[in-house]
Amino acid sequence: MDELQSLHAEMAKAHLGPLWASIQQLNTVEPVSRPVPYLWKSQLIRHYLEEAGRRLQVGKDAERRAVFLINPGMQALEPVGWGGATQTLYVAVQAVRPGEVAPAHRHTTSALRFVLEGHGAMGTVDGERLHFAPGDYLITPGGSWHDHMNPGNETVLWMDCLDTPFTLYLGVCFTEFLDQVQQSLEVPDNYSVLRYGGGMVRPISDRNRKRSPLTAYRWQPTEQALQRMAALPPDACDAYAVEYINPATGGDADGRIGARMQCLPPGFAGKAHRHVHSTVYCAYRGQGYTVINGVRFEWQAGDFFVVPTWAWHEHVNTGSEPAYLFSVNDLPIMEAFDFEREEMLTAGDGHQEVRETFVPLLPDDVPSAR
Ligand code: GTQ
Repeated sequence: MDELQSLHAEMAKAHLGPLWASIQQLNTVEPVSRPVPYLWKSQLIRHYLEEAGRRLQVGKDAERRAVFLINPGMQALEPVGWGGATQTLYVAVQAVRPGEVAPAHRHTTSALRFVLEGHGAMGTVDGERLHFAPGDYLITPGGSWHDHMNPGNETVLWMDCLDTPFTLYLGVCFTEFLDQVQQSLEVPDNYSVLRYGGGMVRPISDRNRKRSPLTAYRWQPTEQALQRMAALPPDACDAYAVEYINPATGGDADGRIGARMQCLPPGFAGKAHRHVHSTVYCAYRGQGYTVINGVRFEWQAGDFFVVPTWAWHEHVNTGSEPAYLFSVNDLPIMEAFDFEREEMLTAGDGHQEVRETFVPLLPDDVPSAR
């Protein structure tokens, strides 16, 4: 070891760092994303939900039954419990079986849900009980009490997204547990959906609301909005895309996690762009692929994939039906701190060169731990 290196080694023991040896890693020309592009097949996630279903009952052995995505780039750096799909977003699939009740709690971490399949489940958010149906988007902004139950006769699956990696990184996660299993109901079922049924009009008492006065965003009006947009020319990158908003302010439905639904018509082949905010996609209907930094990720309904910070990406629908992608992002955080920027790919007529096709893991590929 030369003299300088031994100085660095000694400084490390003093919990000090040499800027002269680190400045290139700190001041990079472009951001270096720890999370990498990745895709999880529906079959893989469901396999482990079923395994957990055989071992755990919600309300008895576990508070929640959810399998979360761990980005391979985050796994190396952080304890598994953080579950970062990106540096800010935690994403999971939660299963609630008939008869199960998931007890009430609230946390400073924000949460949202997107219902994938099954009827009959319900969730209570701050005293309002909401009936869940496939395609619905639901919010539980930081600080809201929530509990879930499934009094029906089908297993219900939904996607959860929380800003857990962000709140744990900042050291600001506080959780409270209710002293009863379920909240008492304060308003009629689906109260906020009934108050906001018009879409473009709001009850006059909500003029100065900050938190979204709407808790459940139903599939039907979302799908209709996209179908109406389809009469217009598509966006070059995203075809037809809408974001879920707080109808009282026009801001994001959740203050820290953005959420969108987009429709790629049959034959759509989008152009590539990149932006600072990171995104986790859930293919809700249809099939296609997304090229991310030159790698082709093929997806079908139920699959999840990640577009990290500043990664080139372009979407293609390969099916004969419209493809619907639900996605969550950290755009509200990036905008709040003035970090957001975007760039269109100009080379190759806006299309990346495809170097390889990603091979996703299936349950049989995973070595047993026994
Ligand atoms: O349903 O309350 O996936 O608190 C992670 C943390 C779900 C929930 C998750 C949670 C929940």
